[in-house]
Amino acid sequence: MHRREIPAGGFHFIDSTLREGEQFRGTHFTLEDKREIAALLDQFGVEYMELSTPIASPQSAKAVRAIADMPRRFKLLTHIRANLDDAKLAVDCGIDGADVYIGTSNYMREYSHGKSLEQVIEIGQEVIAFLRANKVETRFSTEDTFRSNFADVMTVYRAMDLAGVDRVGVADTVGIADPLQTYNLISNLRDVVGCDIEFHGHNDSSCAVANAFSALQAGATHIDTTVLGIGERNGITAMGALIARLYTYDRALVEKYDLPLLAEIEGLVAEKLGIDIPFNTPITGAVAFHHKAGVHTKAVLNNPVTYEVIDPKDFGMSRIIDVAHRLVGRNAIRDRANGLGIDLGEDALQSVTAQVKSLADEQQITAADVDRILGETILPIDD
Ligand code: HCA
Ligand code: CU
Repeated sequence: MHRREIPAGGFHFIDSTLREGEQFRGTHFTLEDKREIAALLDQFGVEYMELSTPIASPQSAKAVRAIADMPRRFKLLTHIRANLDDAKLAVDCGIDGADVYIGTSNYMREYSHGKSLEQVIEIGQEVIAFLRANKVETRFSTEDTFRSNFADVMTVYRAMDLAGVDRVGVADTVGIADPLQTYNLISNLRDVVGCDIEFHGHNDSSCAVANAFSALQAGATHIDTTVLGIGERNGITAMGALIARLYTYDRALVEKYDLPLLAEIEGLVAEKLGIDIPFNTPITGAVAFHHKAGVHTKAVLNNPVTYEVIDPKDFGMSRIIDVAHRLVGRNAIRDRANGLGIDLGEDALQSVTAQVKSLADEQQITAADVDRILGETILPIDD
């Protein structure tokens, strides 16, 4: 199958931290929190933000109105069920666009809304027509797309495209899709509709970032992300991780974003949630640029590219050369000594390295232990 190039200006992030992210366990964003997060994401350069439906609660409606009034560059969306009451309130709150969704899988049709495919199309057309008459951007997505009948979803997408929708949305609601399936479905859809295509993927089986990337390669134009990937259950595509993926594919793709702000945004959201940025988060996690084994540190000190595909400087992050363990090598110890203004001869270097290894074999050590051994080597302590 033909693989499309991802055009740098041709895709957009729809940040859903204030919608999907509100569905994360323990999220409780105040109005002020929402404003603060939106302002920082605006500065970062996300093209869209999606907020919880104003029908959910009075604060939800207040937040949509408040963010609609904020000075901002992103387009403001709200997520609504496929019905006119939700659409009317959304328009009244001053949105730029509405993300309409409805379930198309047998599960959803049977256990959720109970509508037939014809009824789904009919209500979709009605809501899209209303939104278009009110001059807002429209998107129509089919919840649980991958467990829906393929012909059914294509029929719905085609009908919505003909109804003049700006975007159709593919949703991996339960995190069941793999990258190849995502690629195939979106590729097929690309041939069926003329409008833009959005992808929303959950992370239940750890494929949310890979699937989003495949979606882009297949011709998707919009990707739903949240800060740190927060959302229902274990969440959706994390913005930072997708940026890492795109950066390693072609750095130019993400240059439109203010990359050094990523750590601050994730830090802000983590703080609001009362959690740490998970240690293994790409780019901003505590160990993202941590080098340990002697073989690695030697090469990284010679040229970081040997073991780093992302330049931490591009994100305002720094690299850590870990010297406090039994796998340490001479080059890392020399680097540490140089950092302390100590110039060790070869023999001293051998000796310090051996001492560090032997101490680390006995107990867990820290950089302070290494520094002490270095200090004692240049200033031998008399017995
Ligand atoms: C949900 C709905 C949704 C909607 C995605 C979309 C999903 O919260 O269950 O609007 O495209 O994952 O299907 O988030
Ligand atoms: Cu979702």
